[in-house]
Amino acid sequence: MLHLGVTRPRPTAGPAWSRDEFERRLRGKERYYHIHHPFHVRMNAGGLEPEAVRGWVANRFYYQTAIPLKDAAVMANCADRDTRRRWIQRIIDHDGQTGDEGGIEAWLQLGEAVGLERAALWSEQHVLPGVRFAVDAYVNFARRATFEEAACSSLTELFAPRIHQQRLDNWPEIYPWIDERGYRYFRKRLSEARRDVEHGLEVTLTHFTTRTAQDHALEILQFKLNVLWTMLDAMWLAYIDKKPPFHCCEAPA
Ligand code: AHQ
Repeated sequence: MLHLGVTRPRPTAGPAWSRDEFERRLRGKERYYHIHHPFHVRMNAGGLEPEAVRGWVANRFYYQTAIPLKDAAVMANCADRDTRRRWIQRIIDHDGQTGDEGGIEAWLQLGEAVGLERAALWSEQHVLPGVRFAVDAYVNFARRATFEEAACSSLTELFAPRIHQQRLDNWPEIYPWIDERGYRYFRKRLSEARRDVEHGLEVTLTHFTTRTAQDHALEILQFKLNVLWTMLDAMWLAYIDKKPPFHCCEAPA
């Protein structure tokens, strides 16, 4: 598991958890979900200046455009045709297809809704090094993990519908300056996340059946929670503390 971002499976004494107990422990990781990060807490209380909202949108765009690459890597490690036929929908949801421009287009519309040019998102000019490292760690994990390990890492979306609903409920009132056309992405993800998680959970609960494997699965989920948390750490420093990288010296060109 070297350089996978997670430690090797360490043999754990003790019997395997039941399927229900294993699922309970996976869901128990909700307390580490980035909805609880101070950046998101401040965001959903209406405490972000427009520049911080724009910074979050531009940095999350790097994450969104990485998801299809991640899912293509996940599929490359999946030998089962029927499973690939289900998983491929995740790529289509983001890249779009004829008649549905997809999630990346919807995020570009969110960018325009908060006052960012499309070119500014595609250029990655606002992407913070810490965000880039965290997102790249996730994609590289998916490239080198087994299909089941990568499927398990997507289970942070167990907790995602709540965070999308929070934005839809709160933002129109707390950020009235944001054009409501930008909210399409969050509405889209409400149903897509629930469908994706159903498949990811089925793969995870079925594949990780010994206690050692189940502990390893929990560590993989924690790795992905760390990815999401670290992204917001970088954004807090840059947009709340106003201490972006090299703020104390002349930033590199
Ligand atoms: O918009 C998000 C998305 O498309 C995905 C894919 C999924 C994965 O495969 O890891 N995770 C994920 C997430 C999205 N939005 C995040 C948010 O807070 O808006 C949540 C994130 C996740 O929970 O992993």
